[in-house]
Amino acid sequence: MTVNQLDDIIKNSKSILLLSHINPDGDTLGSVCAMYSLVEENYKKKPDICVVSKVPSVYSFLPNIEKVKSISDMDLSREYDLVINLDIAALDRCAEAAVLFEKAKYTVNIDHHQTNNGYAKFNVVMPEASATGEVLYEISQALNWKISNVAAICLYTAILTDTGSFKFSNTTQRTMEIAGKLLSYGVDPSDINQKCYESNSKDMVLFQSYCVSKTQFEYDDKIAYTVVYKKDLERYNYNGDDFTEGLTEKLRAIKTTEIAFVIKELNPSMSKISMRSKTKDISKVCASFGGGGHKLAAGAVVKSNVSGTIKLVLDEIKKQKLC
Ligand SMILES: [Mn+2]
Repeated sequence: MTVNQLDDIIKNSKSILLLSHINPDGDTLGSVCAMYSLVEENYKKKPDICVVSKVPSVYSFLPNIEKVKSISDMDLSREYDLVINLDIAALDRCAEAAVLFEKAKYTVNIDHHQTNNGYAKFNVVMPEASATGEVLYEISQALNWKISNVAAICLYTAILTDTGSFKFSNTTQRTMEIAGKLLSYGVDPSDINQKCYESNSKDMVLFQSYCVSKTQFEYDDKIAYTVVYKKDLERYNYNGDDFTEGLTEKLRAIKTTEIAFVIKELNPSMSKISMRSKTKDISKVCASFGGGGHKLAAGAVVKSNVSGTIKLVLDEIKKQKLC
């Protein structure tokens, strides 16, 4: 799609819905909140925003976040003129909201995941971009959209969180240029850093320390992993926020670690893998379980209990000769 088509589509649409992925992160939330402002300020239209899962309380500072509706607030039979998916690598990542996407007259998919297959009618997928927030900035530039302070705060948050504070390998010269540009719209980087990274609950920090303390090592410490059981979450007063955010990176931070992963118990027969690496392409490991992501940061849901999943993951890493 050319970006000019996106301009036409927005102009031709009366009802617009913005969707984020399940278990939302700073990029998908920053992107929907930024898109709201960009559409409102440049087209005088007020889109709906739907986020299927709970919004982590750390992101309650984002402008426009109060406009987010949960799936239970949505009329699932409604036919929107336009649904825009932001940071959604595959349609099943919008869970129950996928029906709204499928019913829409126009569908747009704005993303940066390598594994995104262009499932919408109009796709803007830039795998070289660090974050969907970065893609959205490029679109804004191409269409000469005005960027307000509010939109800039949201875009900056999207990029900051998806690059792990401009530390991950997806950070490019362009990423830094865009972040610098966003500061010129009045974004305060220290304030946003504090809101994103120094606003965790005591329970969450202590829970993560507990998980780190039970890390297991394999292959001469090249693999580090830990597990998150439901009962442990409850012991630390789990409140529905993502208590595992950043946990995998803590295991990757060990000098010897090549591949780090966290296995989270979803129910007795379902587990979630979050995997990180320093240099190995672990997206293929996650893809073998039907998941996906990026080369050095990927995830998947596996139909097995925690101990079964550990074995499956270690076997797959061995099969792919990553260690
Ligand atoms: Mn992203």
